[in-house]
Amino acid sequence: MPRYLGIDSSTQSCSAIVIDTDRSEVVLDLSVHYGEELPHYDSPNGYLYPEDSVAQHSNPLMWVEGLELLFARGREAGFDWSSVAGVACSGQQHGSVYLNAGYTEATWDPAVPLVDQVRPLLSRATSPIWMDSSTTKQCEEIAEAAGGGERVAAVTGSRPTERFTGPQIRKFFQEDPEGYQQTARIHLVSSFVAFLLAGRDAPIDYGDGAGMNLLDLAQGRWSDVMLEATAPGLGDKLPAVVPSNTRLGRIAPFFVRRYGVNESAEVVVSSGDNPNSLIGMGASHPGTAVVSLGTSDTYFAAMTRMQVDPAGYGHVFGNPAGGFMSLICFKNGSLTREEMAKRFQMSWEDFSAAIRQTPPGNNGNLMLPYLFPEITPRVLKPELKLYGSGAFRSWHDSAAAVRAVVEAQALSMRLHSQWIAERPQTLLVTGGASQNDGILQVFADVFQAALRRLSVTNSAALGAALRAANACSGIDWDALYAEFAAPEPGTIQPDPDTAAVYDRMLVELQRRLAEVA
Ligand code: ADP
Ligand code: XUL
Repeated sequence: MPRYLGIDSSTQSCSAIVIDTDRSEVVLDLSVHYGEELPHYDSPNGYLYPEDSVAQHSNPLMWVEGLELLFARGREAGFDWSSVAGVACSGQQHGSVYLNAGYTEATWDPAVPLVDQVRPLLSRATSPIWMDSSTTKQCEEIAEAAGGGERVAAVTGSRPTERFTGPQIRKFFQEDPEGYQQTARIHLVSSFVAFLLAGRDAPIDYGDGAGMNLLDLAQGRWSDVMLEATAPGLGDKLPAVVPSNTRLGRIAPFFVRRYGVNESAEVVVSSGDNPNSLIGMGASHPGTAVVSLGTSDTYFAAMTRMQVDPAGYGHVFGNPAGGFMSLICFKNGSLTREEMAKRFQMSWEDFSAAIRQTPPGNNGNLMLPYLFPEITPRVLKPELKLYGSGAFRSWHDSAAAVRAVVEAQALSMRLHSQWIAERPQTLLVTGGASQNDGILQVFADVFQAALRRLSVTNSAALGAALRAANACSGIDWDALYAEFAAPEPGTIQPDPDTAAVYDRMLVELQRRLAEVA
């Protein structure tokens, strides 16, 4: 009965999925919502500062307590932890945890809650997370010291980016030099959880390490130039960096004694939530891309070789199955579509019908769909800009307005993913808006690719469980994907007659974007 546990430590909650590879079943699926279940951390949404603050931190002890709670919940639900043969973790990317030299002596005492044993090891009380964008100055300094933003992207896969760990570490070093000096180990959220599970130092994998602006991604080692440009003595404070299938040894006796976990259960190196999701969605082979239409829209895909986005918007991370992956994030996703539905008092069925009533190319009507400041491309002053017929521009053509938002979103995604050499033959679509046939038809036509729906929930935790199975038992990816990440039956086919219309529109969109971005 080989069972593998995947744990995801994410922004608002942590969750655990156990898969049984003999029965091809998910046998446990649990989560702990920080805001609701650990209210003493004053973090209703998992973080400490108001939503609109440029700085954003979380209390790492909340993550420790959440982790223990998962094991306790499993036991309360009657789950037999001794059936688990291996565990791997996923973590929200970029966030960092700072430990003093005491971490080398840590041996978890089964009689004491973990949180009380970790508290004295912290050299920084809070952890900056991915929502923190307070390091523009540090990004500029790092770019300057490392030979420019493009050079940094060529080495690390991304230009210096505010939420990435390196700029965050530099800020800590500048604002609290003493705290920085007291710090003996800096973990990512994911490697910190592996440290807790293994009860000893844990490495970082290429998937999550790439989100730090510190890793020489092609070489698979920390970049001396980036370390030096970031903070003095940083190399000694970072764990080793290793491939994503590295086994770290047995789980700490703490979990065996306290929760009955199998003493021979192995811990596999952690990775970031996006690299884990690539696995959890069965998309680690080049040629398949995932389009996630959630709160934001994201596009991610496996890549055969390391290539970077010349425009500087996309990121490159290690692909846990080997090679690389891209990640591109568009902030104006579902919330912008929702605003359009609200404006015209449409249900999602009406929204889909509006798309069906209007022709591909929208009779020449085009919209720049920026209700919020956009990351890809960088649009700082958001605006819904309309070009085309008078009725359209004066908001009197609701069906055209609806189609225009979706066409612009799909075209922008195609435009900003063109730097990735592999053209997707299949797009796997997921997220709330993937229920909408009208929206999906536009994406199929714009990309001229067949679409398949994926209904995997919690792909990051599932991906971690699949990584544990692959690393510990050698079951190959295709076999795991067939059992746990199969797309729903049926495809949405592109209409080849729309190809030329969208080729022309892409050029038009590019021209309009150049005026505002
Ligand atoms: P996240 O995981 O980012 O929180 P989801 O993937 O759950 O988000 O997507 C939620 C969004 O999906 C909602 O904001 C909503 O606008 C959108 N959504 C839900 N159902 C539909 C639908 N039928 N058509 C279009 N959009 C939808
Ligand atoms: C990716 C990113 C987020 C976090 C949190 O660059 O910042 O997706 O991983 O989920």
